[in-house]
Amino acid sequence: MQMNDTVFALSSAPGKSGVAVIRISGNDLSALFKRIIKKRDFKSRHAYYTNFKDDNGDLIDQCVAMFFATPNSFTGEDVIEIYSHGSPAVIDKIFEFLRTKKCRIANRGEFSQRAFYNNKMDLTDVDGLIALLDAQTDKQRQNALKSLTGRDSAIYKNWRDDMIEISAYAAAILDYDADDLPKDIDKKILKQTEKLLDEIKSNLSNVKSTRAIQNGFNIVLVGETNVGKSSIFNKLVGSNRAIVSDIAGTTRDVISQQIDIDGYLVNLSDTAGIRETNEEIEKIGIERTHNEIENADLILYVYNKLPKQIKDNGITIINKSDLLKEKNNKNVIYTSVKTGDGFDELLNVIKTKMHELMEGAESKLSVNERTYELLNEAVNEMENAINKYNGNYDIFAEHIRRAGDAIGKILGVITTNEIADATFLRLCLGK
Ligand SMILES: Nc1nc2c(ncn2[C@@H]2O[C@H](COP(=O)(O)OP(=O)(O)O)[C@@H](O)[C@H]2O)c(=O)[nH]1
Ligand SMILES: [Mg+2]
Repeated sequence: MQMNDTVFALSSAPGKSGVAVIRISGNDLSALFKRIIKKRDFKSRHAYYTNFKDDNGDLIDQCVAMFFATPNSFTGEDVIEIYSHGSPAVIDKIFEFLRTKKCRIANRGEFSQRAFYNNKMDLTDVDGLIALLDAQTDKQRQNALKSLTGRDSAIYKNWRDDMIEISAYAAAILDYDADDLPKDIDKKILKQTEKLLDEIKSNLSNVKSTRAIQNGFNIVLVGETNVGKSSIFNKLVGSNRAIVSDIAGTTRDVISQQIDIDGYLVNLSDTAGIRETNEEIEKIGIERTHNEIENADLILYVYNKLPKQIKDNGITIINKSDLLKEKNNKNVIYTSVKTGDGFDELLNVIKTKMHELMEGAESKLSVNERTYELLNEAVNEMENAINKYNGNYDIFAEHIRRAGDAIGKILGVITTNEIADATFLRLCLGK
């Protein structure tokens, strides 16, 4: 990466828009800014209206421009933002102008990468930024903002500090007389290690709920053919996505649709009814139903009459309640797609189940694939420290040090370039 270059990119969405934001970052951009606003002096963080002209004196566009002086900018370098009319032709013309001023187009994620190398963000903040840009629902937005504004960094920093302290004490046990060290230091560091290990493990167990916030809750409708699964699916997604018919075995493939329930992203799936069949395609469909069930966070079991046994790992729905006289079992929900009965209750129970799964998740870490692997590495090292040291504090200190390195990699304070680069590549241009 060439950090000395001046780079630019369109930071707003590509295509036609009311206003386009073009961001430029580099070392000492004051001359360029003066050229853009045609003034001898300027103040940082002030909006300047300008008839922005190219070097031939031809008007490019009427724009507003702002200067953010290093280090108080997104990247930590000098940053210029130009707010132009959001037309592709205007944007092209501005890009053409910038190329003549020895600026180059930024790589994907390069602004954030520069912010990272200038200590403006650590890698968990970047993870938060990526999640925020991807956020579709309110819960995703809230959770991403917490990562972005340092909740996760603070937790990781504390853990890493503790690990550094523990490994320093463990090493000191080898080098110093017991009299020179705090009393019972060996027992204390072991206890502290166990406590820390528990805390990390409890955050790791949270991975299911953060995955559910990030990728959506998987809710799947299952049941025999013709009980009304596709009808319920259509009712919940609010459109006729799935084919409804009284011919058994109509739904063969899994049909999924993303919906927003209470701010949570939900991947709702309709499946082939489970029954014995010799029909090849239906067989494949039924196999897929079983896969969906395995990946589900919540299963909606649909029947038309009370089953002998009510499953305790989901919600039991008795559909076609308009055809029933007895509707008094408290452990099931009676619905009718025909009359609309029971759907408020069904949605409420779904919300309650989702909240149960999310319990406490808001105050915990957001774990993504990158952090999940490194957290597991830390857990392994700590378990090795506890199980393998057998009175040998040299080995103990080494394992804890490695655990601390894993956490350091999460934060990016210890970086291998691959980790950092892979993270920035997940960002879009202009970020
Ligand atoms: N009376 C009544 N009929 C329903 C209800 N829900 C679905 N049906 C009908 O039951 C048949 C099978 O529905 P469908 O959604 O295709 O069932 P699936 O095979 O479980 O997906 C269709 O003819 C629907 O119109 C309901 O609540 N009441
Ligand atoms: Mg169906």
